[in-house]
Amino acid sequence: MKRRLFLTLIAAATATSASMIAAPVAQAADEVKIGFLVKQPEEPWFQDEWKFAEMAAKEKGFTLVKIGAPSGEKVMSAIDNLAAQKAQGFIICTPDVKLGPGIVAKAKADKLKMMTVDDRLVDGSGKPIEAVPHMGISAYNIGKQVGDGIAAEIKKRGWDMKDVGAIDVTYEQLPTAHDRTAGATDALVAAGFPKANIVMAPQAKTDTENAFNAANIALTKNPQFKHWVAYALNDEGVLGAVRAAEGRGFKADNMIGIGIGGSDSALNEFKKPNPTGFFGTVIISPKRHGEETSELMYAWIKDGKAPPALTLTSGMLATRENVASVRQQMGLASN
Ligand code: FCA
Repeated sequence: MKRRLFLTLIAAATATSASMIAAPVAQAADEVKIGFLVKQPEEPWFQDEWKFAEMAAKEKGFTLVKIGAPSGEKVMSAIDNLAAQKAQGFIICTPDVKLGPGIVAKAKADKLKMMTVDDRLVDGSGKPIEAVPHMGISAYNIGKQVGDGIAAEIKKRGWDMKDVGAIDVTYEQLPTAHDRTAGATDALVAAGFPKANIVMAPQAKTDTENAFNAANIALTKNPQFKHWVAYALNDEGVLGAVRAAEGRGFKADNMIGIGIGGSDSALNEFKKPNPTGFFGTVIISPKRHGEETSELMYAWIKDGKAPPALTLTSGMLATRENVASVRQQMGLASN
């Protein structure tokens, strides 16, 4: 009996302190509060998105709540937490697009507006959930820019394509990842690259470590190639392949990796005094994905103006030679 009372008291105390954190008393009636949930908060791309979202928050005068949500459970509790904090809406890059129907239902139950960024939610049959406004990259075209860039550099170096292997770091369960690497493959093949030399290297998670492991298998199984190229859904994936190739003696002269992103993972690589196998990156815009989505959500909450159903953003290929000017052209230079 005594023990039970004790436990009840503990539970009551915990609930009180949790609700005090969750719901500040002195919130003005018209204060706008927007959540920004990302699947991989440690990845530079997502930190940049948050940085630009903060800029929108300062400029428009709303409160931004940044939440790292690497699992479905975290997403669900984060949405409840936002509702308890009296947020009116959120932007999310989900850890798994298949959580789509569950996230939509949770947002609806909590009466929160929602918009997705980067990764588009799918329904039970794998189709995009079109009712949720989305901003993503034009994945297939950006993948083609990667493939075209690799093909141009192979030709410039005068490599015989039959001696070149391509590491295609894949993550097929994510549609934007599929479209990006498919675009790169198609562009390479269109440029005359032998399809048989493209080695699929499925990664278990979209980070450098998992890409490194996947690429190592591809390299071990294919000792016949003199040179390598690599592509993936993002810079981190290509970096994994580049590091794996380095470990086998394929350095800048024998490796052409082109990523997608243009955040610190790529920039740090370009800052190294000597070139590495990380040849280039298609720079995409964390400014548009962070700042513009936040502004769209703000206008939706404030003026009832819903964001466009679908916005696809573009990218520009950069190498260590022209990265500064490309960043400037994309409005990223001063940030
Ligand atoms: C996906 C990838 C990220 C980034 C983003 C635009 O979410 O996982 O690395 O490329 O799309």
